Amino acid sequence: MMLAVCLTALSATAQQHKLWYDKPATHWLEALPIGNSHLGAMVYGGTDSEEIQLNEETFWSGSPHHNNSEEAKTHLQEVRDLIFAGKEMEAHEIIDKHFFKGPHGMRFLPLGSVKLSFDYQGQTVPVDYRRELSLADALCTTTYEANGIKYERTVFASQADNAIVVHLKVDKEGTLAFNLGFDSQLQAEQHVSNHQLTAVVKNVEQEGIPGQLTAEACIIVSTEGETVDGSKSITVCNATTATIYIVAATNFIDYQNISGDPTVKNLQTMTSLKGKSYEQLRDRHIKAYQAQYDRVSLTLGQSAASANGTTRLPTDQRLAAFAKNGGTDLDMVSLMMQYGRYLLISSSQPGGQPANLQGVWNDKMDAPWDSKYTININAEMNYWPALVGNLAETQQPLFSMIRDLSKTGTKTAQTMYGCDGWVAHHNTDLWRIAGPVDGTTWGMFPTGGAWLTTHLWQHYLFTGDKQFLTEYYPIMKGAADFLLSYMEPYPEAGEVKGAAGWLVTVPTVSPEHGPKGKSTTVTAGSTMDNQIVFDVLSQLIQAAKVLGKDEGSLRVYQKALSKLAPMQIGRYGQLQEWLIDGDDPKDEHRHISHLYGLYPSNQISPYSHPELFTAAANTLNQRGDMATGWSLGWKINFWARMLDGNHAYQIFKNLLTVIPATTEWGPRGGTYPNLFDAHPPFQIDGNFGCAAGICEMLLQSHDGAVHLLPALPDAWSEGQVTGLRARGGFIVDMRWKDGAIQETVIKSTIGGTLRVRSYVPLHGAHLRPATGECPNPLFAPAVIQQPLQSAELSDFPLLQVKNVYEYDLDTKPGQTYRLKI
Ligand code: FUC
Repeated sequence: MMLAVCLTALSATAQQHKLWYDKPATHWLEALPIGNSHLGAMVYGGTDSEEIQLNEETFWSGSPHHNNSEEAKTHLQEVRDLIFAGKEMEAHEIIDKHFFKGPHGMRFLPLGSVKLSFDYQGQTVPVDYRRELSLADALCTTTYEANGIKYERTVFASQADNAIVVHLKVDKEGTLAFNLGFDSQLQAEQHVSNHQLTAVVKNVEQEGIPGQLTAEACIIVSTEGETVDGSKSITVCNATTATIYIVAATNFIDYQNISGDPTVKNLQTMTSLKGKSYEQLRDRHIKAYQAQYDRVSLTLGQSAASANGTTRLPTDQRLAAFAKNGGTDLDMVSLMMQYGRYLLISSSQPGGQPANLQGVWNDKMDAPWDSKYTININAEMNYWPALVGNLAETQQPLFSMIRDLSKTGTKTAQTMYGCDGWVAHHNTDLWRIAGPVDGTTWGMFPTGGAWLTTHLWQHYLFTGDKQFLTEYYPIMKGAADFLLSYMEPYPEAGEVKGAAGWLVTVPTVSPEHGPKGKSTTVTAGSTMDNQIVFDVLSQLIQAAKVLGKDEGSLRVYQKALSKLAPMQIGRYGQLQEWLIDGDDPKDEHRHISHLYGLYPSNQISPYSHPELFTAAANTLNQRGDMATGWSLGWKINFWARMLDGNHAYQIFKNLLTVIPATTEWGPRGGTYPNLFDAHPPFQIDGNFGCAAGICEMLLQSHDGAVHLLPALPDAWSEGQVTGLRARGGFIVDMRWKDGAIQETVIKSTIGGTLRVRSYVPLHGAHLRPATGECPNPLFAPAVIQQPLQSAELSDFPLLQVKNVYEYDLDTKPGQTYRLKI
């Protein structure tokens, strides 16, 4: 298959992405991240000294507990009545007092730092300095010369061997000398024996929840040089190479079991490390990493050539140049896409914890928002690149967390609301709390868990994996059952005329945002909730049909579905965020929750509902193009779904605004020198949202077909991508020129009809013009209720989208199909 070969060969050029710098990091946000999900580390690349700041993914504050308020139930009816009567502020106060009893979630803790100090014996200022993180092999390397001796240090976090490995070498025999120690901001007992430093670190109490986790880090030094054990440090001298192995574990087993033994876990890891040379460990690491990373490549325009020019600049300067040159360094786009994939691979692997607000990287005793899981957008965003970016297995920790929450959330649903099924609100943590936190404004969001379950259905749509669906079906059903028992029909006498009979969540919020004229976020039937409920119920019905389950009892979900509030278009031509027309066109709030229906969901289509599509554009324009980092990440995806590549690329450029490492807080998002997303503060969701957005500009499959190059910006007129995944189990390679697809090679993994959508006519064996609905249910578009338009709204022009050509092709599992213009 010539084209496949050709695309693969060319892809190799796109795989050489590096972050590199000509100075050591002096700030955490200049240091470079490595990780294997279980362990994360930030590497500073110093010359006199090196710091490798460590995290272990289960090292959080506190111990098993829940935060369900038993008082909630007794006040639920009163709260509902007040909200329906338009007295939301009174309801707000009652909720604050009786639903939020704390604790408000535990926090992700830093473990400590391995510190190396070097002895140059005679001292000169190091020259020829370079540190880099190579995304192609997940190696972090620091090189420099001092006193005529070349120093090279390589650090990686191995998934294959569950360890961080540091390798040091010099080019002049016997001249390597350093001292190794360990530092922690927490109480840490340390001892050294047999060239192994062991640090035992205790976690902390929080909000009355006792700290009951112990982490043990073992750092082993191996060298042919001399090694002297001190009481808390190890000194190496007269060496030419040295290898340091870092392993760590806690007593955490799961959210309710902390009876593990970190010493035993570490011993197991170290035993399996023994007998493997540094080269073997490095090769095993690279192999495991590349098995995931290499699935996707992206080259834009002359990006290989432009990269040669711009990669000559250190990455922090390159970032600044990108903004200055108006985004002409197109290789920066694929760098950011691949960095997002790199970070997901490094922070979320099967058997581990999901990527939290900072992935698996935190150096602060009090991380922003505790570095928890914020499930009213942020944790979901972390996983947006997983399917389209061909990293499906990185979702497994998320799926395990959903399973845990379905258990803790069953208690929460019963205790707080007397409801069936399970609920989780806007936050959770290592202990899988499912009750609300922080206060009504933020926490009164009973659809966080429901939103999470939509990831289960999406996984099925991308993979067609029925066994997976069977396994998670009860969890999807539990989320739907909660919604059925939590929702109430909007009363005749309620404040919102015309809403009588609609089935709504109450109390709820539209995340962190309230309508004009109300002084609280608390409400009934926010648009986002209505859209989430639509997804959860309709996905459950579809899943039941696929699996042949619950046939008799599906009617109850179907009936509820038909009673949901429709989407509404308000007086400014905007999609309404609430049942009332309370949007303010001058308000640039970062949460645009009511566009959940546009992305990640598929309820706003230009083809079936141009009026909604236009309203979504009006909303986006009213909210503006600047925001916090994660909000910009979302907006790239929004504009991709609006099929407006130029606007999506503009948002990408906004996201690449340089934010200095010293900026801890600020209203406008951007990117730190180490390319971590800046909310600010650092929050990793923006990196993931950005990576997903780039994929979404190139390939979409949510609306009845696999849409090739749906939202290509003018500036990306030429390029190629390999390995993106579409629903229906298809893997898509594409090459384009002059802004139009030239050819595509599509691999079918599970067979079935492939419906392709393209802006230009395509040709290929057995390709036929599409007719009627796509027979492949994995592409099924959402069938939503007719939206309502505000009476005050005079005509507004419907947005026009480009004409498309659609074709069907019957595919067989394992077969590859080539289409050309
Ligand atoms: C929500 C957002 C904030 C931040 C926090 C972690 O509260 O509104 O911007 O991302 O989550």
